Amino acid sequence: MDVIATAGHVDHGKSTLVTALTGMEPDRWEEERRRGLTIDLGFAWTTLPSGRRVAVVDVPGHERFIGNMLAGVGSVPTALVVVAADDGWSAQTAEHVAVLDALGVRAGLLAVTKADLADAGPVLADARERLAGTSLGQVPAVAVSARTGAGLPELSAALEQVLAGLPAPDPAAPVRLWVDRAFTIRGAGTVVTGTLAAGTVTAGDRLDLGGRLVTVRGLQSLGAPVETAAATARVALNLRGVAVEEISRGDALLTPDAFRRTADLDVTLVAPVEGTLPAEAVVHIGSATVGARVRPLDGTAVRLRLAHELPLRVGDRLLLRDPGARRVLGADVRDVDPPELRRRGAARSRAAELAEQPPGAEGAAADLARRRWVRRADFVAMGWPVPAGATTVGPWLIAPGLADELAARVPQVVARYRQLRPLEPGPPVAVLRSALELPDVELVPAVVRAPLELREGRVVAADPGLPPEVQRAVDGIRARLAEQPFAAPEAGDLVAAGLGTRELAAAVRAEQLVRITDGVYLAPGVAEVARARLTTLPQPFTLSQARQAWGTSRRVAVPLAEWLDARGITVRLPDNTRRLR
Ligand SMILES: Nc1nc2c(ncn2[C@@H]2O[C@H](COP(=O)(O)OP(=O)(O)OP(=O)(O)O)[C@@H](O)[C@H]2O)c(=O)[nH]1
Ligand SMILES: [Mg+2]
Repeated sequence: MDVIATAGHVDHGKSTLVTALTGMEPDRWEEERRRGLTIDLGFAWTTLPSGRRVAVVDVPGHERFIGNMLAGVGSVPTALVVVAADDGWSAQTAEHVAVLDALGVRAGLLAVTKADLADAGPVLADARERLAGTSLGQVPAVAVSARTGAGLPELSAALEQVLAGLPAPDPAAPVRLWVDRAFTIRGAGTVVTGTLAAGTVTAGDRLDLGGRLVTVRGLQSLGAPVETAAATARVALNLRGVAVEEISRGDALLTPDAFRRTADLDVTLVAPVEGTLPAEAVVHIGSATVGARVRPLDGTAVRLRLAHELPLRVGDRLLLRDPGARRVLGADVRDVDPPELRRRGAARSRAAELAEQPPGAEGAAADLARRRWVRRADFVAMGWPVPAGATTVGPWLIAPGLADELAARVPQVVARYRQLRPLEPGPPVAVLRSALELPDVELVPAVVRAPLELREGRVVAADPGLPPEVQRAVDGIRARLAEQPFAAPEAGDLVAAGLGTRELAAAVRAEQLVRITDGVYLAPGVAEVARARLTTLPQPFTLSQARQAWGTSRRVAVPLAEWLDARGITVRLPDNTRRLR
């Protein structure tokens, strides 16, 4: 299905033409029919001779209802510009076409109506020429009379041609359905309608409405129930668990987690503005309308602060309307999570940054480089593709090259830490995290490279080494242990050697001493020596036999025997004797 929206001055015959094309009356309200004036959006549809189905969103031409017009065209990719032969290009023709141009609508056609009342030729030529200077460019143009039916077959044919040339929407894209109507149907509950510009909706889907999940109980398209609807389509969704007062035009139903809501964003204007920008403007996107504070940065770059958050993505085109000056500007969303501008000159440099960054998805690498790191899900929800060369670490995305750059700084951080705390093998990961200003310790493994390694929550050198005086003291003890492997130094010896708890712990961490129990330290490899001596004993043996075999005191023998039990070298039997395992 395709969707097209009308545009044009009040009373130029838009609704009448829609009726002639579709057989459906788009003006729904009694007041509209009585006054012959469209106030709100109207919807009609038909099947063209080729079998192609097309839905029409009919907009009001009256200037007072421009807000409704904007809600109608916001999600629609194609326009039917209607100009009356007896009146020609008029104020709201110009205003509507300026809106289409600012939205960047590329596909459309021109119908000069009321050809039964006046010669359509001059108006056709004039309107075509004016349209040629807009995003619509050269459009097919047809003179019609809704009264006599003249030109209608040609209009259908032109419509077919335009629709056939439209790019195919992505049915797998996330859904952002901007609601244009919400009402209740007796027995069904809340129903909302909208133009599905991308993605697919299926009965049973759960969609995000302002942060809560709602279920699509059922859906209709063009008046008939369907199981699923893929873009482009007009859809009516019956929602479960939402009262009609809780949803209205301008709300969006979203694929969960695929969009971020933001009130702060950077945009670039599609065209440079003459004169100054207003400090306050109205932002339109989809069917939404929200007030915004406008802060020009430099050139075409503008920072916006919305009165309330909207689900926006990089690459969205929105409209900035200056109600005072009756001016409408197109603006492309460049950043939905922009950096704060605190320093002097920050606005100007941010503008320069945006000017250098390629527009659209190609800007992803530059944006990631500026952020340095970002949660991958966040980045994608901003509308960015993951740039080539980016490093993924857990949930994080790191800018290309950044991990290497940070890794190069780690040895210095470790060295500085060990200078201050020589007895520790290296800084805890939290210290490295803050030294490198990483947002999360989860990123630490990505920046620790050999010969450094992560051990027990610290960043350590493979062989951290001991401070010289500690090393000397340990060497002395090791020399004695080499001769008498079970003659653990007495507490007094350790104190005399300058080995306190911290020094001993460092020596153990450096694998230069083995701690058997508090105050009992032996040399690495003692387990093997102890075991070898025990093989000379009858099995099982008593503690006293073991002590003699080791040639040591009970102070050492008791904890050593337990230590060997714990390591599975010996087994203690119920009668308190032991045997080798
Ligand atoms: N003679 C003649 N009258 C027409 C034709 N098309 C529309 N009209 C008349 O023009 C008047 C306005 O037509 P509408 O279709 O309501 O105009 P509109 O553009 O929808 O107006 P708004 O929605 O209010 O902007 C009606 O009285 C129509 O009958 C036509 O082709 N020939
Ligand atoms: Mg109308």
